[in-house]
Amino acid sequence: MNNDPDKKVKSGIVALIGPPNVGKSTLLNALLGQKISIVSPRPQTTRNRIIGILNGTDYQIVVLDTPGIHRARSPLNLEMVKIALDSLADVDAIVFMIDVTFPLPEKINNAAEYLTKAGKPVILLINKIDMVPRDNILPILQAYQKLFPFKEMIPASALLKDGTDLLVDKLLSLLPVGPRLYPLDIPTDSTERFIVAEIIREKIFLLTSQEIPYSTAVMVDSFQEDEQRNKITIQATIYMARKSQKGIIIGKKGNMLKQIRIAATKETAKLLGARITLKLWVKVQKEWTKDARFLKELGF
Ligand SMILES: Nc1nc2c(ncn2[C@@H]2O[C@H](COP(=O)(O)OP(=O)(O)OP(=O)(O)O)[C@@H](O)[C@H]2O)c(=O)[nH]1
Ligand SMILES: [Mg+2]
Repeated sequence: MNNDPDKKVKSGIVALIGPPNVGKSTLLNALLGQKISIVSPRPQTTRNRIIGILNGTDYQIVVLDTPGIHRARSPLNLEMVKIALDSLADVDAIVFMIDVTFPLPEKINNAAEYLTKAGKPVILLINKIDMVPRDNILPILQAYQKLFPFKEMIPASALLKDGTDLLVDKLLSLLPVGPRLYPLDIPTDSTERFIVAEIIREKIFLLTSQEIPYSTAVMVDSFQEDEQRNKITIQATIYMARKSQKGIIIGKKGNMLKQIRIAATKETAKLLGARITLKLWVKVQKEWTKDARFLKELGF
C-alpha cells in the first residue's frame, strides 16, 4: 500500500442504513475483515454510530454502521433512530439495506422519505440472499425499484461476503477524490473501553431473552494494563432498568453472569491480544431507557 497519508485517493463517507436486523453490522465487519460492530439475531442490537475505516491502495471509505430505523417510543429508542437519521447528513453516499427474507413491509415506506430528504446517491443492498432461492430475488428488486431511484441494486450475503467486493466497486464510483480522512492504520475510532462494553452487551443479547437485552446498558469503569505481564484487568457495570431483572442477569448461583463473563473475556482477549481479567458488577438504574441524564452518561 502507498503509505503517503496525503496522497489523493477516492475518499469519502458512506452510511449503512435500514430496518433493524437486516445485517448492517455484519456487513461492516465483512467489509473490514474484522469485528468492529456487535451482531446478534435480535433487532436493535446496535445503539450507536460505529465507524469502520476501509483502506485500499487508492481509496479510503469511512463506513458508518447505524442503529436500525424503527418506530421508537422510549427516549433511548428515539435517540437511536435520531443517530441513524442524523448520520445521513455527513455522508457522500448511502447504502440502504434490506433483508431478502422478510416480505416488503409497509413500515419500510418512510425510507423513501428519509432517503429523498438526504439527497445523496443511494445503493440498495438486498442482504441474506444465501437464505432464499435465487428466483425469489428478482420480484423483490422490482418492487424496490418503485420505492426510490436507487443508483444500483446489489443482492448480497454479508455473512458469506458475497456481493461485498461489488459493493466496494460501486461505492468507489460515487466517492470524490481527496485526502484520506483518517490515518491508514486505524480500523475504527471506537475506544477500547467502548468496544469492551459492546462485547459484554453482545453476550447479553446472545445469552438472555425477552426484554432483558433491551433493559441492559454496560459501562466500563476501569481498564488497567500491566504491559510487562501482557495482562489487562477490566471492571464493568451492567445496568438493569428494573430490580426484578437483576436476579435474571445474575442467574441461579451466579450462573448467567458467569456465562456472560466467560464469553466476553474470551472475545476481549482475542481482540486485545492480552490475558484478560474481567470483573462484572450488576446495578439497577431504574427505568434508565427513559432517563435523559443517564442516557447522556452513556454517550447519547
Ligand atoms: N443468513 C444470513 N444471516 C445474516 C446475514 N447478514 C446478517 N445475518 C444475521 O442477521 C442477524 C442480524 O445481523 P446484524 O448485523 O446484527 O443486523 P443489524 O442490521 O446490524 O441489526 P441492528 O443493529 O439491530 O439494526 C444476525 O443473526 C446475523 O448473523 C447474511 O447475509 N445471511
Ligand atoms: Mg447492528
